[in-house]
Amino acid sequence: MSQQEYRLAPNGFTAEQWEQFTADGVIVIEDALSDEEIDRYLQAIDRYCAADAQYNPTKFCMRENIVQRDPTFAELIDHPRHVGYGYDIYGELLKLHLSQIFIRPTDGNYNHWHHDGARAVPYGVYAPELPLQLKISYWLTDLPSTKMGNFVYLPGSHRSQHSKYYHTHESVPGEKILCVPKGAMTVANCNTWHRVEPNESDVVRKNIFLAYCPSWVCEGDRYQSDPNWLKTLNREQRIIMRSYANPYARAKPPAEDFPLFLDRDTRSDSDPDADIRVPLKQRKRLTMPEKMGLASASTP
Ligand SMILES: O=C(O)CCC(=O)C(=O)O
Ligand SMILES: [Fe+2]
Repeated sequence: MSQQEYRLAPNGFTAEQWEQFTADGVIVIEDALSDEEIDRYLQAIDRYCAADAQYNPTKFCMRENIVQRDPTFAELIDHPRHVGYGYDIYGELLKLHLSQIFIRPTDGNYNHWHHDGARAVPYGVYAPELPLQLKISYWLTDLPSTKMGNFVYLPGSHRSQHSKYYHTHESVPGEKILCVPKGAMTVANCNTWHRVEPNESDVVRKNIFLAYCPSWVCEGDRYQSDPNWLKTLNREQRIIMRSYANPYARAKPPAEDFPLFLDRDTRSDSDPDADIRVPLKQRKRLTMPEKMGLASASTP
């Protein structure tokens, strides 16, 4: 494949978004989806539920690895609307950690304060600056007020390994209860402490979660992907699923998986001062925060 045939990395964080993301741990982008896109995703959720004998419309419903269940969800693996945010942080080792649909009717279900990811020794112990999980959320139903099964987060809490509210459902000073119109997207550092409001409304909250991580962090919703399904994906989608037979390939992916994307500015598969003696699959490439000097960059 010639260099021209590889895709440029889609856009990710703007400078303002990165500033807010590093300060708060979460950014909110309203109007990310058109009405047509919202309807398409809702229809795909409806298809999923209609085919699922376990689905009970009066009960909380969460389904995982949805990308393998419907082509509309598979498109989300590398969707240019959001994959650049993951690529900015995880670069050439980007992986889809999990993909989920959540349906929250009025059934009393809610979540206590927690962060996502490793528990006894959280990711932040080793990676205090950059998240090892990034969650993209698409909010497909209007959430104009509280007590609608809203996502609640504490801005700035991604820097802390502790919360005295852990495993409680208390309202915390400074918390943000996400009230957004349908079509909003959020990008969250998964170290951010969050909880979920109960849904006391007659609106059923429906949304999609896509989490990304470095390839060497474990998958959240599968061991491996169905090989026949993988054949239906484009090259970048297949790579981002990281369905390797050899477990250590997650840290050392095969040559054919490089480049995942070309640099969106230089259109190159390498950094400007790259040592081209080193094969591409072993050659380091800078992530966006490193290039911006926002995380410790290794200099030769
Ligand atoms: O449903 C939500 O808004 C959040 C769910 C959540 O916290 C999780 O799945 O870890
Ligand atoms: Fe969570």
